[in-house]
Amino acid sequence: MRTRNVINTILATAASGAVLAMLTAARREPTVDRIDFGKVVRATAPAFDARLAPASNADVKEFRIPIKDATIEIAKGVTYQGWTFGGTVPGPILRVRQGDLVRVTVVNESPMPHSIDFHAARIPANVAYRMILPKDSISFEFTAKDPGAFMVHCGTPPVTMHLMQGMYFPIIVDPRGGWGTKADKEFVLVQSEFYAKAGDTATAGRTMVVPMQPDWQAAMKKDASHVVFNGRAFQYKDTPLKVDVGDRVRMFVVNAGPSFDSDFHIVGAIFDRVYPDGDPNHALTDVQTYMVPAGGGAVFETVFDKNGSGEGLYAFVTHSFADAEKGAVGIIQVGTPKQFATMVH
Ligand SMILES: [Cu+2]
Repeated sequence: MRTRNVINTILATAASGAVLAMLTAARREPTVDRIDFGKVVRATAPAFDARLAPASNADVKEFRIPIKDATIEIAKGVTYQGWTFGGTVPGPILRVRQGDLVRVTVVNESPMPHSIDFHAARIPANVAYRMILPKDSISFEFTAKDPGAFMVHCGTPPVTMHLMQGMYFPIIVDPRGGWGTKADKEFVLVQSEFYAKAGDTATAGRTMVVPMQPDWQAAMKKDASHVVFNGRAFQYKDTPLKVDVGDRVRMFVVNAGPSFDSDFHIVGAIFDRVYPDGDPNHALTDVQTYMVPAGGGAVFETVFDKNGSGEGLYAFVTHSFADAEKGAVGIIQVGTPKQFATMVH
């Protein structure tokens, strides 16, 4: 009798211990990753750093994003008086995983009203995307339910003006089950247009270099002065994206517009996978060119196999070639090719 009581006690203790362990596991504090993009600023020289690091394992991603005016370089030696998220154009690159809770705080450190619009969020727009007055801030959160390569931008009217001034950045949401392939290199490219005209020398003084300014009439006629990847015309011609022979390369292409499509293509390669909107459930195979609409994104994968598109130089372009002529062209350098000067594009 006594033995049975002891055994029962032991069993009960073990059972409650197991229940406690389960409860503890269920109640595990969510892990939080915080990035203040006032302090963490991506390198823009010699070119905007297009490389993308893996997402952190944290369940909650907190981002502080300041809005600030900045003089940016939209082509070699060409400065522009822009409006920015985080001081660069495009702004910070955010990366989260499907299912993560995303907490956003946007602080307006500029002298005029702005706002923010996350294409990755399902959220009441009148609350999260309301106007943020100078010195004011907004905080909201959403669960990243949909995988993809998404645009984030200022939505303050006239939206064309806030976009042509540089107010956009990408957020990448990794699918819950991963991308289905192992990429050796990952890059983010944001295409956009500038409509720049000469700055006002009368107010800027004679000795300083006068940044260019927005040309509203040109924007309404869709007559862009520059079409760019990651904020600066031709920057990846001078500073190619470097990969190794045999690498699978995954490119997250987001088109910030404001008004042009991007007909994304790599000269000398074929995309073995394209995920429209960046969702692997939409997979296309063996694609030459795929259009990313203004306000959209897509994921492109290709392998620079030594039996195919191996060592060499490969131009990536929008195949709408008038736009490539205005700056939307760059180079992927695979391995260390000896011939560097014979590109035809
Ligand atoms: Cu704005």
